[in-house]
Amino acid sequence: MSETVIVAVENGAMRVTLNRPERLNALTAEMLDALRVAFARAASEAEVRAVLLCARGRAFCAGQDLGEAQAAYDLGAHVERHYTPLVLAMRDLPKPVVARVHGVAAGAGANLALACDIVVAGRSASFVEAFSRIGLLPDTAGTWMLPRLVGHARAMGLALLATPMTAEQAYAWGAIWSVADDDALETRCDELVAALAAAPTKALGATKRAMAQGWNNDLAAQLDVERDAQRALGTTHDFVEGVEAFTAKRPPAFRGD
Ligand code: T3D
Repeated sequence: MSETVIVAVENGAMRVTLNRPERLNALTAEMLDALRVAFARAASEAEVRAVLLCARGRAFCAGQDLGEAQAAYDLGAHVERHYTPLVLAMRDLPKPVVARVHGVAAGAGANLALACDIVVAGRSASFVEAFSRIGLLPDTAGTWMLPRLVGHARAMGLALLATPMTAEQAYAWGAIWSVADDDALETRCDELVAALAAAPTKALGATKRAMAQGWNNDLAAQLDVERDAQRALGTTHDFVEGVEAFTAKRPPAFRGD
């Protein structure tokens, strides 16, 4: 039996590949469990300093496997068991997560991608909030993420109409970091993840956490968050190394601690 989620760690980067191409990587319980285990591993292993979420086949991910969803007697329990902890694990991970999106990302597949810290899309990519087509609402943090990324009006249009958001639209509307030609997408993302895996991990983790806190804080509270995080970062090896490298006019060798 082939693995439906493939996890590999190399040179500080964890690559997590959805591998159920014949079903456009529609998410089964087995895959969702494997994703959670992968993100827990990324959190616990110091060797992992960045994560790439990507997929095999012609699409990124068609969302929840609808065969399994139909069999679930309580969708709320299914969401709570699988999607809630996965989104929290991705958002709470103090390391950057990059999504490499090609082809369709639909339903939970779209929102999993948009929950990543940096999203790079191939020109073939589209993000479809397919939920309303089958009588559901956007989950996997869609109702939280979308208005913050693209604004209320566009979020409502995407969610109520299930109109695909193209890669170019996603970029123009601020939902993703960049768009690449499909044949350059893999290389672009590998370079990006390699750079993040060689960066000062603690600083990136603190940045991710502070940005998330900023969505809910007032200015004074957020300035306190920055002060406390900067105090902690000032004691790290990578801060000393960054300043020494700058002074010596050489590239820094960050260790992630
Ligand atoms: O249970 C819970 O926790 C609730 C949570 C729900 C979260 C969600 O994600 S709900 C939304 C689920 N996803 C969808 O509604 C999308 C369904 N798929 C589509 O609308 C289309 O497949 C696409 C727009 C993604 C792509 O269309 P197209 O024409 O390129 O491909 P296709 O022919 O529709 O699909 C190819 C095959 O994949 C096909 O199988 P076949 O006919 O070759 O045997 C199709 O049935 C299968 N497939 C696609 N999506 C799913 C799927 N099988 C199971 N579940 C899917 N989501």
